[in-house]
Amino acid sequence: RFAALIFDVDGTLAETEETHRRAFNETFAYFKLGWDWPPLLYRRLLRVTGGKERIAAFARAPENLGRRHLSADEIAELHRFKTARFGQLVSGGGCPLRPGVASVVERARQRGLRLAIATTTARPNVEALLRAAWGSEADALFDVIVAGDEVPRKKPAPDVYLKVLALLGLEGGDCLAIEDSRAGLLAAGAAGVAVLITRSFYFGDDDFEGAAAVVENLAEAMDIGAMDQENGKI
Ligand code: XBP
Ligand code: MG
Repeated sequence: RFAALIFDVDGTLAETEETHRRAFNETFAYFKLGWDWPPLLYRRLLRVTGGKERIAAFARAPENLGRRHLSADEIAELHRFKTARFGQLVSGGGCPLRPGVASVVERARQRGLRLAIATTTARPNVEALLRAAWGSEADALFDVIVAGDEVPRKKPAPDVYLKVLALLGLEGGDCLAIEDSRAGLLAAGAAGVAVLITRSFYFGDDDFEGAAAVVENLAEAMDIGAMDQENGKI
């Protein structure tokens, strides 16, 4: 039996990427950059994990007609604004939990599993999302949270998972990761953690070779705590 579940946030707990995209676009408008990221472009930009990294990659992309040099400080300022805007949208109810998430969390708790979060996004975004979903219970729900800027390298590097494992005091083989993207699958896999994929809006047709299981959403995998780790039965 697994001792802990480690959740990704974006695309896994909630379909957040359309809200991220809106927050990015409102930021670009506010700072009069003349940029706009429509869904098809955003799908490609999501290959770059991390909001600051995504802005930097777009700023210097040859196919971007509005290409310009942005200093690290300017990118950080844009990203702070974007994070504040994302937080407002989430607090207003913009990103409800995906189907099955609340039940999986509740049942895992009942079975005594520990719960953690390993995410690429910024910590204020995670806090806003958890607060909007679970209210004041949120603080006690997850034993460990590690966010993007708290490790050297973002997913697909294993850093965020390795830090979660160290803080939990567990081995990769004791845990199950719940992810929605190939980058997340690779990150968890490189840390020795088995992965259950829940297909999301932007990453639904990623290559999930190597995942322990793939489901459309967590309503199909409610009692994860009862899973048989040794047989890999999910
Ligand atoms: C999520 C991301 C994030 C969000 C934006 O990846 O790549 O960059 O799109 O969040 P994952 P920030 O679900 O694999 O963690 O702007 O806060 O970086
Ligand atoms: Mg994700």
